[in-house]
Amino acid sequence: MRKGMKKNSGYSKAVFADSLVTSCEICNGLCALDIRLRGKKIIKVKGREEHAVSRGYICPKGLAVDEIVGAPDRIRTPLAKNRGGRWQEVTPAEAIKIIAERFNFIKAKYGAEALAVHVGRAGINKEFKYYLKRFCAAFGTPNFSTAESHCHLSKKMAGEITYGGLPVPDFAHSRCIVLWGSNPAASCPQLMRDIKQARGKGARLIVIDPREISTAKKSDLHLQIRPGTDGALALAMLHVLIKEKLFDKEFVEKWTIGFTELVALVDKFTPEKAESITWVPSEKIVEAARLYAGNSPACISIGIALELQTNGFQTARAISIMQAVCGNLDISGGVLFTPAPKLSSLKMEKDEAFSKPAVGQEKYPLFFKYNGNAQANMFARAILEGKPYPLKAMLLAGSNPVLTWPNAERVKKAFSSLDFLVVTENFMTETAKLADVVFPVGTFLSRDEFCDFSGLNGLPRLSLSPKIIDEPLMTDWEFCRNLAVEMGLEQFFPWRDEVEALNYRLEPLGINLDTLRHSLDHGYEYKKTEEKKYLKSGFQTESGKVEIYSKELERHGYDPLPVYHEPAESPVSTPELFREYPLILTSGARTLPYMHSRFHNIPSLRKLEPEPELEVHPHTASNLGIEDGELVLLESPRGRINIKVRITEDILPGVIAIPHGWDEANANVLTDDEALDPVSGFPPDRSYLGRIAPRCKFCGESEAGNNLPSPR
Ligand SMILES: Nc1nc2c(c(=O)[nH]1)N[C@H]1C(S)=C(S)[C@@H](COP(=O)(O)OP(=O)(O)OC[C@H]3O[C@@H](n4cnc5c(=O)[nH]c(N)nc54)[C@H](O)[C@@H]3O)O[C@H]1N2
Ligand SMILES: Nc1nc2c(c(=O)[nH]1)N[C@H]1C(S)=C(S)[C@@H](COP(=O)(O)OP(=O)(O)OC[C@H]3O[C@@H](n4cnc5c(=O)[nH]c(N)nc54)[C@H](O)[C@@H]3O)O[C@H]1N2
Ligand code: SF4
Ligand SMILES: [Mo]
Repeated sequence: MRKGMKKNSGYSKAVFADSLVTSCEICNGLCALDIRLRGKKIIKVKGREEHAVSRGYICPKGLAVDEIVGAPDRIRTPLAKNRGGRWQEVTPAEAIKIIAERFNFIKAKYGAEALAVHVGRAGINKEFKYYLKRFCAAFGTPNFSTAESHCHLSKKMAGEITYGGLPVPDFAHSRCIVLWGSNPAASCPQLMRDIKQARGKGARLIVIDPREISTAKKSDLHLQIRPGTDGALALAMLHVLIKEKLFDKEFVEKWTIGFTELVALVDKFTPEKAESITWVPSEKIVEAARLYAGNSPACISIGIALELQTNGFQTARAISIMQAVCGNLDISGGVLFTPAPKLSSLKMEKDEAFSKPAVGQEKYPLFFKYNGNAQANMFARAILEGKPYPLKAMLLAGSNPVLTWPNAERVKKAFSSLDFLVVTENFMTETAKLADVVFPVGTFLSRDEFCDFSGLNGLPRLSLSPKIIDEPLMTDWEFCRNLAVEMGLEQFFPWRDEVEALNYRLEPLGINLDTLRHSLDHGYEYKKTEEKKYLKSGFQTESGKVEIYSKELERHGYDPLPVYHEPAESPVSTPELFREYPLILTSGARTLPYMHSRFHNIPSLRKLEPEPELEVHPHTASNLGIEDGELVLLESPRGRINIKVRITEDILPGVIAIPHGWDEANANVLTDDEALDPVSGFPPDRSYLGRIAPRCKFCGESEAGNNLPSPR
């Protein structure tokens, strides 16, 4: 046992005498866990009742940490491909030596920018993300990217540009909650308790989703929208709010610029017009606007579904503006601006001084400004086309792009054509199979990690998810540091171990890891909660006000107002393509057992959802002549997959939905990496066109490529 472990057990006030306390790092719920060990083996996992935020909640993934950590298919030895392309076991030191030599070789031959490093969802809000970015700066490549290339950042940019930050909904104290393309029951279930608490006190609930999710069944109003058209709905709601004078006049006068231009923009977006675009009945649009404005404080949860559309950024802008003009900014029960804790920066001066721009930097300058990273959705094409310059090597940490990035066939082709690919992983994924070196790392249970609750529910509290087990593997941090040392970059990584590095990060707060270890249940309050901070210091925008009209967008050649454009592929924008592909496809709605491409190999989770299914409305199915349980060939202009049909009344007719992350039926074979959101570069995973290939009259097999009648 290492020192840290003994310490932790000392602080545990858990139910089991010998249990250890940590937090689940799988999704953003950060649920506190009581874990009981016998020797090195986890024998019991329980949600920790004493924890101030999660209060004992735990989902099936958290409950399965013992299965995940102990899975028989975990990779535990580094693997390198030999000349014949066969895997060979190597020691960690050998693997690091191979990687260092190849990276240096590529740098000498093509320049440092020929290396790209991507940190996926498993590294978001994790410390190793920042160290790998530092590694890139030390090495000299601007090509560092993260899962923020398709997650969270589009709405964050919208919030920053509109009012200087991304606020978080305060469900628990709200009188009207809008779940807009967001399904916390599956994606962050511990937040459902806050929603229930507010409902118990009479809060209204509006769900905007093409599927009748479980929360929609219990809501006051469900708007079943055509995927990709949320921007039109937002403008029509603003139309009603303005026409019926339901907005906060005083706030608008004092704190916004561009309201007159907004009035002109939404003038033509009548509920009737929006009905023809969104398929939501106009009466429901009016009702939603009245409910939202008539029950303050109200909050809107802007889900990932809105970001993964070609008009996603502007849609998030329109909704952000709606929250502002109704006076719901920075108040309890509305949306709260909670700054993240100020930790020591790991940025280096070199960050600003690369000789070449990052991939995507020129095409998506505002994405680069607000994220500081490359836009990963452009990597595959950059690799294959050598533009704007050759990309020859990649390091992927905590990501499985073959199953999660748009246009998977192109991603595969691109990775296969790299000179050198390294993947750090827990499992041999579809992406790791393409690598030259696969480096196994420890799980979150084997490292100390910060937990920051500001982005979850607006609490300015920093806590710790302590290391509770020893795994005979390096952590991601150790991998990064050891690689840097091997490459002669040790001066940039002066911390001897993770604890020292974490303590360095905490210095500006005047605390250390022990402070956090002593407050595992409540966290360290790094700031007092304060409402309406703008009264003191204005909004953190150029004008100090809410920028309905954005000069910054205008300067960059984007529309300064939150305009609506049809999805790049849709019955309206591409009617000819729609004749060939007459179904509207949305992909990737979260389900409770899985985290993106993870955990299909975990028996208790697989039991909950044994296979990927295509959701089809009975009308659509009967038009297409397909049956429940049937295996069909689903096609988009990019590719095709086999998937089993599930007929359900819960989905809008004419729309079909598939989960993502399955190698058996990879949704991202179908998604598009070309018509990206023009401002953020996000992919339109939630709205594109597809068709089901008819079966051959003679053999019964699916036939690709035939036209079908419209299913609506
Ligand atoms: N269990 C689990 N939890 C997760 C994750 C996971 O993989 N598994 N991933 C985490 C991550 S990285 C993220 S980003 C979050 C995302 O979590 P959320 O933001 O809650 O998003 P989803 O649950 O993916 O999708 C919400 C809903 O959007 C609907 N939808 C689809 N297309 C559209 C559309 O065009 N418009 C509208 N209005 N709705 C649409 C879907 O039917 C779905 O019910 O979840 C996080 N939590
Ligand atoms: N069609 C479609 N595609 C989507 C989406 C969608 O809605 N629809 N959603 C998108 C969104 S929002 C996101 S965030 C992305 C997520 O996509 P990815 O970033 O690819 O995330 P995961 O699939 O969770 O892959 C994480 C990998 O990291 C490994 N891993 C787990 N823990 C660790 C660790 O501590 N260290 C290391 N090195 N590895 C670890 C896991 O085994 C897993 O293989 O998917 C996107 N793709
Ligand atoms: S909701 Fe589940 S996966 Fe997410 S943090 Fe909590 S236990 Fe972990
Ligand atoms: Mo995400």
